[in-house]
Amino acid sequence: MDTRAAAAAVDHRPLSERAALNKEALKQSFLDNLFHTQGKFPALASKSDYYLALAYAVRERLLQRWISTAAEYMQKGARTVSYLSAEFLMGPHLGNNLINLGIYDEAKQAMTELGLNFDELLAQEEEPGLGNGGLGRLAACFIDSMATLEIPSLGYGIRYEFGIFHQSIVDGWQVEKTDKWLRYGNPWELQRPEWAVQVKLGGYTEHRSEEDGTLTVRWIPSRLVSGVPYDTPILGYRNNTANTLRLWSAQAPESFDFEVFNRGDYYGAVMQKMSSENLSKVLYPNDEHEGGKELRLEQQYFFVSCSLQDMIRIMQGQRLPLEHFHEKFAVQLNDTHPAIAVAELMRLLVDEHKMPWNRAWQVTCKTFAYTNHTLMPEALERWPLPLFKKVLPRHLEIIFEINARFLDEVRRRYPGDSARVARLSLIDESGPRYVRMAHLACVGSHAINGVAELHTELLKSDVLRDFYELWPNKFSNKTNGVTPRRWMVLANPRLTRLVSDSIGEDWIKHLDQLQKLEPLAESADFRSHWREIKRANKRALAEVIARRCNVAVDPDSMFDVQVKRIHEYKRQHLAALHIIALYLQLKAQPNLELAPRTFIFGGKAAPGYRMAKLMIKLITGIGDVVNRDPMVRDRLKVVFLPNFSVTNGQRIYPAADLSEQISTAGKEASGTGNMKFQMNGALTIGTMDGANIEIREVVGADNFFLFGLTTPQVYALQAQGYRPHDWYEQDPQLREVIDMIRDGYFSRGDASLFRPLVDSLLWHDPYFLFADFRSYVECQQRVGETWVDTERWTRMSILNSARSGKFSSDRSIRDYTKDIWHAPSVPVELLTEHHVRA
Ligand code: F55
Repeated sequence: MDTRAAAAAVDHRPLSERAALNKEALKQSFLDNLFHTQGKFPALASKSDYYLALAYAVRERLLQRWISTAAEYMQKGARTVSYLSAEFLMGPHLGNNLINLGIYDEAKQAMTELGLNFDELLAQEEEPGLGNGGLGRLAACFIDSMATLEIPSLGYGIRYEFGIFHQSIVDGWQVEKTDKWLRYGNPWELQRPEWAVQVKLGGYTEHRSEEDGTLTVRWIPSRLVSGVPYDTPILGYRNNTANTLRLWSAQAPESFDFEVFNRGDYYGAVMQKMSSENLSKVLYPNDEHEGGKELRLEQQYFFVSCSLQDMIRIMQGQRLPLEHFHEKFAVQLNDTHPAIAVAELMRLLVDEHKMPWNRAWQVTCKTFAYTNHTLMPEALERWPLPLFKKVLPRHLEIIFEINARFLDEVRRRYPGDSARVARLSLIDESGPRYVRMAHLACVGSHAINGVAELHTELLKSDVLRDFYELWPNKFSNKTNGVTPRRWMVLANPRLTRLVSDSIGEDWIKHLDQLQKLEPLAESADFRSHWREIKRANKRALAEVIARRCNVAVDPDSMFDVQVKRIHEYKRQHLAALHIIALYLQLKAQPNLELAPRTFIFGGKAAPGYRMAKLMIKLITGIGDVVNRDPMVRDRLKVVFLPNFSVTNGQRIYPAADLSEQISTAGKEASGTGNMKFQMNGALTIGTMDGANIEIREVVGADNFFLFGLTTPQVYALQAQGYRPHDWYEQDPQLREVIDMIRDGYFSRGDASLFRPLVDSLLWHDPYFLFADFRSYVECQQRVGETWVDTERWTRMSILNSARSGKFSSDRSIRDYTKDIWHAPSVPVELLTEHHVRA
């Protein structure tokens, strides 16, 4: 780009004219921002400067929508959904905002005409990885759908300075690096210091009888932290709605009473200030419960308190009495991480706003609804009582009071059933005492839901059975979904074009319309287009693999993909056993006709989860052997793509032929990756677990590769005494596979490396790999036979996509709105700058 020409082009018209949604206006504001925001000219500008200039140009176009939306909601006094989540795994904003504004092609053209590589600019954005996996990504899909459905909503969470770690693979092992996503600034957020709030922590309580006979409680904290909100606009798809994601950052408070709290200990006070800023420093990288970490509890309380105080501020700004809190706000708890909200709202209403307990309790129960995301008993959050009391002394008293009243009700309902009382109690007293966060969430909510049909049934019959017996009407299912805007339109532009050319564009907002593709599965011409697109997506992914893994993979081979967090229950090692079985087959019969396959793995292991890290090492170890063995003749390739993220997912799902969803039945609450694969035309090999069951139901048994034990069969095997070693002895192929790992074939002769993994399987196998092995291998055989019938495979692929309508997060959100939130849509009329100023 020429500097002089660019400088001459900067214009000085008012924002409203410049913020038009067309190519020329976009170019104009891009150049303006390069000069006036970045302070750069082309000779000096980096790719990052160009990205930021474009991002600011797009932001100007968001602000009008954002302001109009806020004004509309305020004027209407709209009922608002508050989605409380410790994680929002948003993925990059620029491409998505361009799609939702409807100016993606214009922006691309504008950049191209300025001589810039648009895709390269998009790639500059560091994605905000403020989540671990499915739970955080679900929150992101949900706020996208709420904006698209014009539902007034606020996402509340934590602005972690460091998101999920960056994963690289060194010598086959996972290595973690910190995620400095804010390094070059974040153009999508606006700091709102004027709405900062104070959060108390620690200390003790004082109970006083006043002269008028009332009892007042004072919480004297040992620390104060200030929460500063950062707002990010969340656009609806081609409407005027821009909702808000409000993330809280912890800062040392402006004024802190050193005299009272620190008695002359200046150094200690400064240290305390520093430590208070640690609160929002880093996302805990565990996708199950973080046992007994004080800072984690503080994080949870911090963002919950900030968010509830913010809602109270909003009510007061609209002069609404707090008795109506539940009418103004429907608050959804994304798992138990924000469950302390139940006690905090009680504290705010009773202690700070002097509402009588019973009234406050009614308001609280009508406000909250709780979504559970796990069936793993060890993942249910509980906090040791001493730790809880140290951080939140007043909340512990409130929880005791809630518990006393609740257990009175239980005793009335079930006289003499003290075992039930102990099971239902908010306090686990079976050993050292704990606060049970799921119980707090259940008691303080009017609605409780699971995230897939099977999951909800298992909650009712198992994990939350006593609560279901007590309050059956609180329970309902809300099957998860994903947003087709990010996961199809943005991630798979080729498929989007073909689909829109065939059935129009309505499907993007009404995914059920993909049904109209069904008859086209019978058109040879359409099938051939469909294959060309998949092939192009695979070539693009193959290039990424070549760059990142240094392995050449054939785009004409079957791309067999498993991407998700690494976990024993998700059974990446079952897939590994199958690959070894295939490899042994090729070694035994070198001329075996085997359709070439590329096995692609991706996912992060929690840094402290040793078995998961060993599973990564096993996969990379298999790749090292198989990819190099001349006898394989490129019929098998195994790659582990480092740093699976939203950005990488956008390249992977559109390129997959086969989606691996192979968790032990009854363990995966829902899964959402399974839906992203299906939409993009991958076939699924899967167990009867989570949403797999519903995917199979909509695509039909003929279009789904099912294997493995069902949940009742798993339970029965467990009950009769499962002995994995017997299964090992009775299956020669399984024996050969396991022996090979044990003897060091995939660890350069080191027979000790995989010992913990092999021994765990042989003697415990808590996730029933051996019991499912034979069924999995046979099912994979059927997959291979189907694959070689190209036309048949393509038909199945088209039908999978055509029948994925149910798994749009728009459907999930409609379900929540209808049954739980009752928050009507509020369409937004765009204000002009003139209106805003008037
Ligand atoms: C993160 C932190 C903690 Cl402390 C506990 C759990 C997690 C987490 O990431 N959980 C998670 O992702 N759960 C998943 O939720 C998805 C959305 O509902 C489900 O699809 C998936 O089955 C479930 O494992």
